Amino acid sequence: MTTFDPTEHQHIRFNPLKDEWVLVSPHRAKRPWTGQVEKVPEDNIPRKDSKNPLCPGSIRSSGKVNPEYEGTYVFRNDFEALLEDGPGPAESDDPLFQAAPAYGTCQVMCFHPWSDVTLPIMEQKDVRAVVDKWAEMNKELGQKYKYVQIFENKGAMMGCSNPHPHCQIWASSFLPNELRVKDRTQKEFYQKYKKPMLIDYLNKESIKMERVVLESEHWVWLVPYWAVWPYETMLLPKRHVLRIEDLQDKEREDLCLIMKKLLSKYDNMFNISFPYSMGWHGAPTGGSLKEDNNHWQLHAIYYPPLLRSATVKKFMVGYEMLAQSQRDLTAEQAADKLRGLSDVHYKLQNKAE
Ligand code: H2U
Repeated sequence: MTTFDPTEHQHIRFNPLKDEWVLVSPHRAKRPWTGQVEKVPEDNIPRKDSKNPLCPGSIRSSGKVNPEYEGTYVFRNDFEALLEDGPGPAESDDPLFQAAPAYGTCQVMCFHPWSDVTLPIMEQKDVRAVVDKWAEMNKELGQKYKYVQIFENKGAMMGCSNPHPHCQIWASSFLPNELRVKDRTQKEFYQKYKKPMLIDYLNKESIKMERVVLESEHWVWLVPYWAVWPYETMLLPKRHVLRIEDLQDKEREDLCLIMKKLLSKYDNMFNISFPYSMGWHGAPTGGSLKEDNNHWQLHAIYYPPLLRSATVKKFMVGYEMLAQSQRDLTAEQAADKLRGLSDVHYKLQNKAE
């Protein structure tokens, strides 16, 4: 019998953070594509468009007018999914009909006054303003709420409604599912092995070097062993850090540099503004601020939907919806591909020469 080769033979891999398995089928990567083809992301975005509700000076759908902001700008979402108050459901003792009150706030954060820039092509100081604002918002909303989810949906393919560089911040009175699972798995690992799971993982990946794409003084960017999306990646500080506001000045500065590089690599993959959903995961806040959260390690996750070209997207349907996530390309092959790409953004390459 032939010996097992992870780049040739199907297998399942375990994600200890999410307590789930992924099916890896590398032999399928060779199949021809006859599926759906997406539109290439638009590239001619005007710098300022008074009709765009996220631009400085624009009127939003609520009738509110944005100030002529010059840096980052945060406003309360005009269509909040979570409101600060309101009546909640009564407690139920029926295990099949459980409900609980849910409170919160949803904010929109513009990264820059210009619509035609993205994080990889923004100046370092402007990216730093974004990082500082993320930290400030997490700290501020975390005083009141159990969890603050900072996330960026980029590109129409990810359902992003607006090309202006922005992210969203949703704070909730409850711990959302993804975080609830990660909290449990990291706690169990910590109790069993007496060390934070992701610090241990990072140390092991830094020795193996099969999936690390970029490493800086304070950060590591890698394709997780258990990645599901074709070019899914994780960005981790090397030091044990619980929440984004705990990042020190030098770690924030270095974060801006590595983020610009990793996002340039993504964009350079197909010479487009690479679509993705990304977000920060860190220790819970609110009442948890007083508890021991040393099992946690801050990390950012990037979930890009693209598979083999600017127009071919990976669909999470069928077997994935009904049974288990599946990928063709191995995590190591994805890391290799990302390592081979320039970390200078294609739009800036001539300027860098
Ligand atoms: P996306 O990140 O999915 O593109 O969402 C942008 C958010 O901006 C969206 O949640 C909000 C939408 O509700 N928004 C306003 O609050 N006011 C507006 O005038 C336009 C968009």
